[in-house]
Amino acid sequence: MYTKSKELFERAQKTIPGGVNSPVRAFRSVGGTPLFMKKAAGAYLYDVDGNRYVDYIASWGPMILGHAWAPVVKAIQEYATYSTSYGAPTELEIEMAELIVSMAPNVDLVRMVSSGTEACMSAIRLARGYTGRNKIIKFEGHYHGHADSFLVKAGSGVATFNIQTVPGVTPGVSQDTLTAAYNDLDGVKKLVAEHAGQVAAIIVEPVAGNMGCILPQAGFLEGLREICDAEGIVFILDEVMTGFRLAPGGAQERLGIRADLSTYGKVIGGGMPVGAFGGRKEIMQHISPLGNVYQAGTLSGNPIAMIAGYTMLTHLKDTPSVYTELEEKTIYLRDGLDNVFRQWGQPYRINQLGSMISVHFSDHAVTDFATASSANNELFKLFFHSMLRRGIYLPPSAFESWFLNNALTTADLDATIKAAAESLAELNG
Ligand code: KE4
Repeated sequence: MYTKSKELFERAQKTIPGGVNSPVRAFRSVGGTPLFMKKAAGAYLYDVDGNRYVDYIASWGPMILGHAWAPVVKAIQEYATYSTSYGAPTELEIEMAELIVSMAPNVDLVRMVSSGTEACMSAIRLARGYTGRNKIIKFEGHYHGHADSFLVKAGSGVATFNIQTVPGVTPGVSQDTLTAAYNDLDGVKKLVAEHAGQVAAIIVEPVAGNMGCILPQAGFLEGLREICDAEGIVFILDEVMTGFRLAPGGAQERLGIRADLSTYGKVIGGGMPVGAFGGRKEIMQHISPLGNVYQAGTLSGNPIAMIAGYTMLTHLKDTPSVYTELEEKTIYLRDGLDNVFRQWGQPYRINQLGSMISVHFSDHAVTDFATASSANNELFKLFFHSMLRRGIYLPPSAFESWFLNNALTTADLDATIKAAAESLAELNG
């Protein structure tokens, strides 16, 4: 069933650390051989052994309209003939910036980069440069990319591999990263009081997606906004996952919360390497060459990445029905899985907002990293492989959100629900 993937994985490990270019792809937390993909189209992945999978990773978010979405493919093919990079400004970058500013609330100026990590790293540096303060507050289980400042109690692969202290991140860096539990406003107030006048930024995933999908509790984000207003702290929403996915204006629009800076990735590039950070002009104008907070990138605003992202974002802006369709599909899946799990008898929780969803085998609400960690994640591993054998490709970790794409049909969703019922029957057997 996975012969060719096994061969390729053996070969890959000879020249690539762990055989993968990003750790979460290695199946380390669920065990088994990572599947090597040959191609993808619409809602389906096709591995090198010819197996087809209904895809719930969507490249960890970008493929919101499904794989190989024709207008993006066509645009890339056309623009590749004009050269793949200039290292000089282009009109396309202005059009992309104007589009983002028109879609994302509270974004006056925006700078393109090449990954979500770069976007978040740059936003933190900007907040520190703007305030003259050193500390940042992040939340346990949140993942803002692999920049040193963020690898303190981080989510995604760091949580998946249970890495408590990442070697190479110096005490000098980690001492400036303070952490609190997600949804614990009192914990944040305590940290701010203990470090009065020292906190440059609070950075948060408005809907957490790197410890499974975990929603903000009522008043939490609003409380963070109030703390930032009162203390002169820059409020950064990491919208790398939620941006352009929860709504055209991301979580800011969907949840009605105002950020000082927002960071973007994934969907913004339509599958090409793109990230961005943007926000209030008063802050953004400190970024070089306007200001002295230096930030740069050879391939920032790359024309192929820009046209891919521009083509996708334009469609999303012009077709709000995508969001209602995506949410309807996600709710259909949620309710179908709920019916299956309820008959199973094992404790479970399903968290969902918009087209983000995750299943936790837990007998209590999953509201933060501690409760995500105390779920029966061993059972998730068995469930993951049972679903994979039935042609359903879930994120290979309990510490990840599932991502729906709008190419999924009701038949695909029904097949997923059926596979879950069969998997649970098998696991019960
Ligand atoms: P990238 O540098 O991987 O483009 O983005 C970092 C990042 C920042 N902020 C949030 C909220 C994110 O979810 C991410 C990246 N997400 C992971 C998936 N959980 C990327 C997958 C991977 O590491 O391979």
